[in-house]
Amino acid sequence: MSVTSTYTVTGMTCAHCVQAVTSEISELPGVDAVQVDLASGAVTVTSAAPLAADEVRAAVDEAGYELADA
Ligand code: 9UX
Repeated sequence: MSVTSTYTVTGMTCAHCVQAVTSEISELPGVDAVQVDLASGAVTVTSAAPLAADEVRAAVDEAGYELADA
C-alpha cells in the first residue's frame, strides 16, 4: 500500500523551480513519486507511509520555496 498526499507550495515560477522541489521531496525516506503542477503549486507525493508535515516543509524550505499552510 502507498499513501498519496497533496500539498501547496508557493513561490515556484518556472520548470527549474519544479525540478528543485521535486528533487528535494524525492529524497525523503519512503517517497515513491512526486508530481508538481506549476500553475497551481499543487504537489502530490506518493509514499510508502504517511510523511510528517515537518519533513515535507523542511524539504520545500531547502529547495528555496514555501509550503502553504494546509
Ligand atoms: Mo526559474 Mo525558480 O529561472 O526559483 S528556478 S524562477
